[in-house]
Amino acid sequence: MEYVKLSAEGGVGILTIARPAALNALNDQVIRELDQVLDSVDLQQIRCLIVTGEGEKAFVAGADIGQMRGLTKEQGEAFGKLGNDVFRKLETLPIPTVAAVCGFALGGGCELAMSCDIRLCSETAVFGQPEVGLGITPGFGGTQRMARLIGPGRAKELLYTARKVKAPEALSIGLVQGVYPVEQLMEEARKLAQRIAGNAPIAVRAVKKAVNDGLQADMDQAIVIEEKLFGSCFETQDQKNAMGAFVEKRKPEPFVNC
Ligand code: DAK
Repeated sequence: MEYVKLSAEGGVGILTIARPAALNALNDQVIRELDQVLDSVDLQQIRCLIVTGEGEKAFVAGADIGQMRGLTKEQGEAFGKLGNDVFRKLETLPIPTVAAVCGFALGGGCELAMSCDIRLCSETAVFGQPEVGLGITPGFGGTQRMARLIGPGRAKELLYTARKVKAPEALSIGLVQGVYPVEQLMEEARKLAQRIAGNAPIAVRAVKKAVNDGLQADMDQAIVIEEKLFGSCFETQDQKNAMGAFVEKRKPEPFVNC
């Protein structure tokens, strides 16, 4: 892989978009590599995945404008599908994902961050969907995920104006869940990921699925989704271990993911 790296330590994986000369902009190759790297994540070993960009200037400065410039309508739609399929793969990855956003997260970069479960950012972070200023719409799910994350009114204001949002505002509107000095960001992302990775993996994955699938259903269907996933946790070794330890007033053994 030239532009997308994956490393793992303990139960935490770190996926890095590494094309710093172009502020980690997403060209065809980066998106295809991202797809392959997501397929290669070892879900038995990695219990939480951090997604970040190389360098302090940009998380990802968007889809590659140079590459998109000459696309035909058909090619534009195909490029949108390529990105959408990969971002959806990230969004529905069975394990939790945390975006660690340092610097610019514009266009496809903001969309990549919004495809993760949780977003932490640096004090220098800048979010935005500048597409309407470039004569296009957001194409990697931005119109859909931003409206779901921060509400349709706020999302439309940002999408129609292409206004950029700095870290404090991103926190206040719920686009991110934490803001840290640049030098602390990765440490905080790791701490959060490790804390998630320390919980029972089957249960954590079931929670992710319950929230994601439930948000797409009405409440009557959503609680049934929860019931089924709740039921699926019983008879696992981790459930027996943790509940047994509580009843017997002792510490549980480390979770084993089965
Ligand atoms: N694409 C390609 N190259 C980029 C880039 C981008 N998005 N952003 C930055 N670069 C490159 C610059 O061209 C420059 O390269 P060299 O000239 O050094 O070779 C290098 O990164 C450093 O950038 P700057 O020199 O511009 O750095 P500055 O500090 O002056 O400015 C900036 C930083 C982030 C404010 C600026 O680079 C900037 O405005 N970048 C573009 C941000 C942007 O507009 N992003 C949104 C792109 S649109 C769709 C699918 C997807 C999408 C839409 C439709 N379908 C097909 C349906 C998604 C669209 C987008 O993401």
